[in-house]
Amino acid sequence: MNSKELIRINDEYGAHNYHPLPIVIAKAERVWVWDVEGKKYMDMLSSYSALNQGHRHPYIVDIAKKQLDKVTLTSRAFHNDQLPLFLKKVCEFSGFDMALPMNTGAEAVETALKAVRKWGYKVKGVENDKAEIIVAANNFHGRTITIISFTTEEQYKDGFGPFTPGFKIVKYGDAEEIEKAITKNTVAIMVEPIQGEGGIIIPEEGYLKKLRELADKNRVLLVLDEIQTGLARTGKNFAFEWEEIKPDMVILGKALGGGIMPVSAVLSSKEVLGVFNPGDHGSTFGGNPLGAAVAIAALEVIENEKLAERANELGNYFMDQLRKIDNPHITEVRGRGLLIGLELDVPAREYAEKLMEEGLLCKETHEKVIRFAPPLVITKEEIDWALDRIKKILEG
Ligand code: IF1
Repeated sequence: MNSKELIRINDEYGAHNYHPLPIVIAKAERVWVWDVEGKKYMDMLSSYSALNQGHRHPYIVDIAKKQLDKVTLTSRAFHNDQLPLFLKKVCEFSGFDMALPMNTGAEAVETALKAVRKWGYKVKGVENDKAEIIVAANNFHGRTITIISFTTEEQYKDGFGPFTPGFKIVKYGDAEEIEKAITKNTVAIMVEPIQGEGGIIIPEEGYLKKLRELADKNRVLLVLDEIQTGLARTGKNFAFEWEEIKPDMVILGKALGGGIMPVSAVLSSKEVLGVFNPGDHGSTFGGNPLGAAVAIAALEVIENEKLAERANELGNYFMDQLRKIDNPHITEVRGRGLLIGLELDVPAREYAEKLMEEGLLCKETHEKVIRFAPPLVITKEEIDWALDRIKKILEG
């Protein structure tokens, strides 16, 4: 079946909750994908950073295949022989004491919210049902009803109420605003170290440090959603390393599944994750042996191939070159590592469509920003290949 026919079937039988670029991918390898007609494209979106290790990384695929021949699912009613090794690996990788595995990012965010609320009641001593969590305007943490309860994007909420109470929304990037919002009932501050969907918004240097200080001073937990920024994307294993702080809790997803499985996790201390007792929380698929084996391999690839260093070096090179592009509509090139936004003063969608015709896949965000976030295994030569196309479209 050709692309046109497949898109027609998609539109007929699938809910219309997306407006994808008109390409139907049938095959992928590393940084490249092919459509059903055999045309080759470079993937500069990486499934929103879920493909940091590239499409079908041979080491991860090999581990997955071997695990498929052993055991794939046990539920948490029984132990399996991969989950303990994954928990140990992800804790050692991140420097946290304990992990709680889930599948999607939104589930892990929900898990984090439950954990900090329960910590607030059982450890901090907040009065029952009074817990407050401070979040940032312009955030993106997922799509569940509780998570959209504190989005500031009207479309994400429209038609989905009533919403979950207990959240205070303050301006992103301004620690004073957070300080003003803290009360005796505050249990946590949750932010993204860089707002991805928000338009690759990088807070001023020192923001996370100040949040760390405020959290310590007020006995509040600092929770960072590193679902998009974590696992080497920004040039460090975690974006919080740029400010040399350690949050009380970090949420991981996307690339933790190595581009193969949905694997997410919440990492924290024994004091915080220790609030969960049997029966409090769970997931049928969370911690399944296939996902656990794949996630171990995904972390090993990040370490063995020094993906953080690669992202840092190649990201700096890529941004330097993008800044040389001559187009009066470009207002800013910003980013960290290989999470890069090119902001225009005109809609970006049209550019994304033209780049697609040139064989380069990327996606606009917040209407006027083109997001460039290739797999971290990309080479300098491949970035030059992309730059030729980007220059042609933006300067042409
Ligand atoms: C889609 C956006 C990116 C996330 C952060 C939690 C989640 C996400 C920081 C939830 C998910 C995804 C969702 C995906 C597109 C993508 C996205 F444009 F929607 F906002 F990356 F920028 N925290 N982001 O970025 O994780 O439950 O999806 O596994 O199509 O909605 P999830």
